[in-house]
Amino acid sequence: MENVLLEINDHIAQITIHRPQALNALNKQTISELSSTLDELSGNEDVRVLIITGSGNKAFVAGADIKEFAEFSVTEGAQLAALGHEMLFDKLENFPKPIIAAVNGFALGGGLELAMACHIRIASDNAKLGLPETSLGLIPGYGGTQRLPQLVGKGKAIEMITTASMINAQDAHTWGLVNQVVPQAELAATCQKMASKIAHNSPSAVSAVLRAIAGGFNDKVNGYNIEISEFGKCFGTDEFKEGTTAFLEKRKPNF
Ligand code: DAK
Repeated sequence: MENVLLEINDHIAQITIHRPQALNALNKQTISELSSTLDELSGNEDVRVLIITGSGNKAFVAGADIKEFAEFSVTEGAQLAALGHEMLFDKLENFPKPIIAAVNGFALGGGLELAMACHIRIASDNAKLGLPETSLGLIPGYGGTQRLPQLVGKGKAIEMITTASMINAQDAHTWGLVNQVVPQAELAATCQKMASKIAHNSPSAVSAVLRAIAGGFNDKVNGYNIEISEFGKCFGTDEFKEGTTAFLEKRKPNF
C-alpha cells in the first residue's frame, strides 16, 4: 500500500490516509487501497473498532483529487460515482464494526463525505469542514447530498452545499455534524479511548446495533423489524450468556 497505512493494536485498527503532499486528497488509488483495507479488516476477528484519520496535522482529507477528476467526461463521472459508492462510501456506512473518523484538519468535499460515511466523527479544534463542490461546478458525488441532511437537517445542508462555505469544528459540533471537538493534541487519545470502550463490549451486539440503526435509514426495510430480529438473535449468542453471567457473578464480562 502506498497511500494507506494500517496499524492494529488491542482490537483497534488505525487507518491513516497518507498523501500529505496533496493534503490526503482521494485519488483512485487511495480509494482502491481503502476499499481493500476494509475488506481485510472486515474478516479479521481480532479487530473490533476502526479509526480513520489523515496524515499530518493539517488535513483529514481535502477532497477528491482535483487534478485527477478535472478531465472526466459525463459518463466517467457517473460511472466513477457509482463505483466509489460501492467500493468505499457504502462499504464504510455498512461496515459491521464501528468506524470513528478522527477529523484532524480540513475535511472537504469527498473528505467530508468520507467522514460522514463513518459511524462516529471526532474533530480536532483546528478542523474545517465543508462541501465546496458547487464552487467547482459539481455537486457532492459520494453521498454528501444524502448524508449531510441526515446529520444537520435539510436547511443547514442546503446552506452548506449551496454556499460552498467551510464551517469550523465548534459550529460542526453545534450543528451535529461531529460528535465531539477536542484540542488537536488530544484527538488521537480521545479516539483511542472511545474505541477501547466500544471494544470492551460484546462485538456481536455492537454489530447488531449498527445493522438496526442503519435499517432506520434504509427506505427498503423497516428499522423496527430489524431491531426486533437482531434483539431476538442476541439471546442465542455466547456473548449474551457471558454478559448476563458476569453481571450476576459481580464481575466484568470477558468478550
Ligand atoms: N486535490 C488535489 N490536490 C490538492 C487538493 C485536492 N482536493 N487539496 C489540496 N491539494 C494540494 C494543493 O494543490 C497543494 O499542492 P501543490 O500545489 O503544493 O503541489 C497542496 O495540496 C497543499 O495545498 P495548498 O497549498 O492549497 O494549502 P493551503 O493551506 O493554502 O490551502 C486548502 C488548504 C484545503 C484550503 C486548499 O488546499 C483547498 O482549497 N483545497 C481544495 C479543496 C477542495 O475544493 N476540495 C475538492 C472538493 S470537490 C467524484 C465524486 C466526488 C468528487 C469528485 C468526483 N466522482 C464520482 C467522479 C468530489 C469532489 C470534491 O471533493
